[in-house]
Amino acid sequence: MDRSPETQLLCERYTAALLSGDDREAERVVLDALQRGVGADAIYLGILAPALVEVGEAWRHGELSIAQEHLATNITLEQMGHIRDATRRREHISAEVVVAAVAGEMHFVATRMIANLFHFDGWAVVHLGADTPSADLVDLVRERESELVVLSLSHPDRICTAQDAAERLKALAHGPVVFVGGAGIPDAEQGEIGGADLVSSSPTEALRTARALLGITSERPTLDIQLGTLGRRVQELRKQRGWSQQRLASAAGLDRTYLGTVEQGKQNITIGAALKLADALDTTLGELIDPG
Ligand code: B12
Repeated sequence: MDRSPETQLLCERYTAALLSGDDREAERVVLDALQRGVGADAIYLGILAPALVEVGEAWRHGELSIAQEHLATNITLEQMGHIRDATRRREHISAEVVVAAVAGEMHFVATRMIANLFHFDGWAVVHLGADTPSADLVDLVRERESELVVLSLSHPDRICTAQDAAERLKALAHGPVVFVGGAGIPDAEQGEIGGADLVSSSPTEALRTARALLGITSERPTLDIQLGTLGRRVQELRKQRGWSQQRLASAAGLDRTYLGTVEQGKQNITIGAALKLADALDTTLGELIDPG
């Protein structure tokens, strides 16, 4: 993925933190990234994943012990959880994706990462993690009628296992879409595994292709719907307090007629006015816009 100079610098700091086993510095880097508005996808793919590749290289060259690698992996899993907690989903998609590492595959950071990326995109996600026997995977996908299955492998030795699983999944009556990918796919194999609808190592391409193949278009609410939601929420909170429109309008320093149109969802309210209402109602702007 293309990385901004800022993301590259954060990645260097994060890599140094992992290599020295410094979980606090790793957390500071992630907080810094979040505060600077770097998106969750960009933190995962532009900071955390490349840092783990460096960890792998250091381990391969004997500069890092297995214990130090485990520490780096677990620091990253923890940070991935923090980022997930701090991230709003783009929307809610009813389609379900099952994410699994194929049989024999012990690397599960990528599956956790991909599962979270689909979660951010709005999908219902079932994460199975490491070493998933093909027969059990197929049973689960059949029972749940999952729309999409993402299979991961980190070594070319497991391509046959992935192909076998993909072919069995494609033979299911409901015909799920199947993606295969990961560090174990040599460049020449990209696009060429029987049964797979996509062979790729790019989670971004997987997210895009999944939506295209399953015909999922954005369900983001229109401005009218959002104004209606905000209006109803303001009215609800006002009534909970037993306040009249005049009392809330005075508390927020707004005109009563203006407040009336806001409550009806007919006013393209300014952020400043919405903040005043949130303050007067002792709540946050986020809570007014998206009560959940
Ligand atoms: C941590 C780690 C381990 C840990 C795993 C911990 C865990 N529970 O996950 C442990 C210690 C268990 C381990 C074991 C082994 N490991 Co290891 N490990 C790593 C390390 C350092 C990080 C892996 C990781 O989490 N990367 C971060 C994730 C996010 O990156 P990723 O897996 O590449 O996934 C990205 C993409 O590939 C993509 N992706 C992944 N799957 C899919 C699927 C689809 C559909 C799509 C679209 C995209 C996609 O999305 C991710 C984000 O971009 C890597 C180094 C590296 N280069 O990654 C080595 C590495 C993967 N391991 C390696 C090896 C050799 C092994 C062992 C064979 C070592 C041994 N002799 O025992 C065993 C194999 C165990 C097994 N049977 O699977 C090699 C693999 C070499 C190869 N491919 O030929 C690597 C590359 C290290 C190296 N430089 O040599 N390992």
